[in-house]
Amino acid sequence: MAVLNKLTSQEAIELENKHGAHNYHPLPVVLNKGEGVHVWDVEGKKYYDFLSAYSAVNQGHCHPKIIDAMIAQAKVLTLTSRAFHNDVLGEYEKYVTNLFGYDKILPMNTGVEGGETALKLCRKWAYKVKGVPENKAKILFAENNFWGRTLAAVSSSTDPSAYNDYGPYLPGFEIVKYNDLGALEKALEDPNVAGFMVEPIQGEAGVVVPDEGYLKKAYELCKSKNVLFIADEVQTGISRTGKLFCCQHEDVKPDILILGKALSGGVFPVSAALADDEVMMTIQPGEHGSTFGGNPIACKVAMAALKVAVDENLSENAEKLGIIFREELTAFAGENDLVKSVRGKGLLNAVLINDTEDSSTALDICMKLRDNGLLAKPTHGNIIRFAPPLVITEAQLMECISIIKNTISEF
Ligand code: IF1
Repeated sequence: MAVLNKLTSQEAIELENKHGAHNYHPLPVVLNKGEGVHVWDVEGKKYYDFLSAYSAVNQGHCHPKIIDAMIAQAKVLTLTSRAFHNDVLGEYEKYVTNLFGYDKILPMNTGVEGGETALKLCRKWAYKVKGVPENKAKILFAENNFWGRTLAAVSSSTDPSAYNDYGPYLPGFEIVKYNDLGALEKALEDPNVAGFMVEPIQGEAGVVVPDEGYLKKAYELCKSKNVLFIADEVQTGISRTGKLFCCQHEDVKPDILILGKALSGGVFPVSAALADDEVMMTIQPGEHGSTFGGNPIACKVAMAALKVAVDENLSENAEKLGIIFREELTAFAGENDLVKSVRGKGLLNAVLINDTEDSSTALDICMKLRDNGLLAKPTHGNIIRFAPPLVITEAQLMECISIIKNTISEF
């Protein structure tokens, strides 16, 4: 068995506080083990994980098939860089492009690198294919987007805590209101617009689900103006919302599809941008890349993680259990004043609390949920995100729904 660290929670937290940057404010719980839908803290207390590392651990913690794939490859070859070929990359590229229906993949590591890759592809395409004048390409983003922490990502952010004091910002970005086709249509009038990058459901914004038909219509508007529709499915991808990727709910095939997080089952940083040749072939050797992107471990891990999602019917499970979760909590909202409503798709859901955004109610509830054996994190002061691993069973989900109802009823 694993060698477990003998620190107490308090000691572990103090070490982080003293020696680590204070760029996070974690829920006070120190984990040292995970298996399936469960995690354990250093004192041995067991929890249901209802964050799944922000939807990275869709396949469940330490899925044996993914871990075995990683260990087997780690013993043979870990990294060649892209200066040389390796015997795993091509097999992975074939598998993933077939599964998602694209000509090609550009492999990267983190989600934000997937986003950066998509934007670079979009700008290249704008100059080489669409014919936008040099350095004039414009990319549209939705208000309240979140796609990571790089300077490009914060340059397109509308959240002051993401962008404050990080200027000067990257030019060529413009914000349009989310879920507002009129605003998009107007912004698309500028002939220099090259792309529209959007989350099919906004995660950090509080699991904001757009109106039915929005993605399809937004895609069509983009097409009518020869603009690339770029879907950030880093959080919504890999079965989380009840389809392999969320745009499939509206039969939309994005021009560029960005994947990350659960592409590796949370085992390893693996991300990707997928596109057809017209877009992907605009980038030539030497014009983009990464030391670790497409490394043999990542390729094996991602293939295993995707196979688990397919073989274990994680999309179907997310779809089915998501309906139960929302039905149960919507009924509960009707009888409990503190719960305003529930929203989401598949097993990406949020409960809205009847309090102001600057309140601590959501955090207080999450602390009590922790005491009662379920880990969740607030997004804003009045929204709690619930996103368990997709391997959760109906019986387990029902037990968790009871924990959530009982905990909130105590307030
Ligand atoms: C943090 C939130 C989630 C993402 C989408 C790209 C990325 C993310 C839609 C970048 C990352 C994260 C990262 C983590 C917290 C988190 C988050 F609360 F901030 F909003 F998931 F909901 N696109 N999401 O959600 O992926 O580079 O991190 O691999 O930054 O603290 P990454």
